Amino acid sequence: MADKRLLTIQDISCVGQCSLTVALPIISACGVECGILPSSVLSNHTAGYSGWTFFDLTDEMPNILAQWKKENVKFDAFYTGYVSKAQIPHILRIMEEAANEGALRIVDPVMGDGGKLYPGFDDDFPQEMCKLCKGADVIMPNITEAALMLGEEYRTEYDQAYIEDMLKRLYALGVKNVLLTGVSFEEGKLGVAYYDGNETKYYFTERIPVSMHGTGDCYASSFAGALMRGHDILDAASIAADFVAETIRQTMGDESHWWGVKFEKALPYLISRM
Ligand code: PXL
Repeated sequence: MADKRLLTIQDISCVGQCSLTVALPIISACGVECGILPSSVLSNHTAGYSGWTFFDLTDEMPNILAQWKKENVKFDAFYTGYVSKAQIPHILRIMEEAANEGALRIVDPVMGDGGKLYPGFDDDFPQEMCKLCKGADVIMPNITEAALMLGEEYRTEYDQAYIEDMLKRLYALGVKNVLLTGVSFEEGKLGVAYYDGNETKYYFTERIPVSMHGTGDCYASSFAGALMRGHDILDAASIAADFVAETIRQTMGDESHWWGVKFEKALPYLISRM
């Protein structure tokens, strides 16, 4: 049987350890072929630097798709990250027209954290992102992104009933499986809540009391890689949570490394879990 091939669609932040510069190495380390469709090129990510350059690649998307159709290039899975509103119709078309039968759609609705949209996203972006989530096999918002897509206030204090209600409302967007990341009910434990339309399951790992940039992309990429390697959703979600915790442990203590996590040092651990 032919090996599976995934396409990831997100930006290139040239430095800063996020988006494509982490997704490609992580998915490759999982042993999965990874095609890339860069949505834009930035000098660096938008969190913590004093500014950034931005080059939009939306217009290139239909050209690339047209060439892929000529070459009969198809994918077994799509994993989307940081994209713009104008790109969503192109991405939906690519997921239709460059898909092998049964291709998976994994959507990380990247748009914010800590209760706020990232710079450069308009207030109507969350509603547009709902269109990309509709029909997805798996979406994996953090609590900020979930609240934004559901049009509600971001809460830092919540209980299990709130999380389970949030999962049901995200599921109702037309999603097959919802993974809510960054869930915590007790100090020292952080994890994911998973809802498949039937029941809610949780996986918690050690909460390391620091916040580091790029961990969401490390999470989504390792999840996608593990899923493609045949792990089920909860297993892949657990592997990704443990991997991210390891990337943070590898970075802690080096205050000079503020832009991202040293995920490279955690790749042997990730490979050992495949
Ligand atoms: O990690 C998400 C992300 C991806 N790409 C860019 C970003 C961010 C988060 O800030 O700025 C350009």
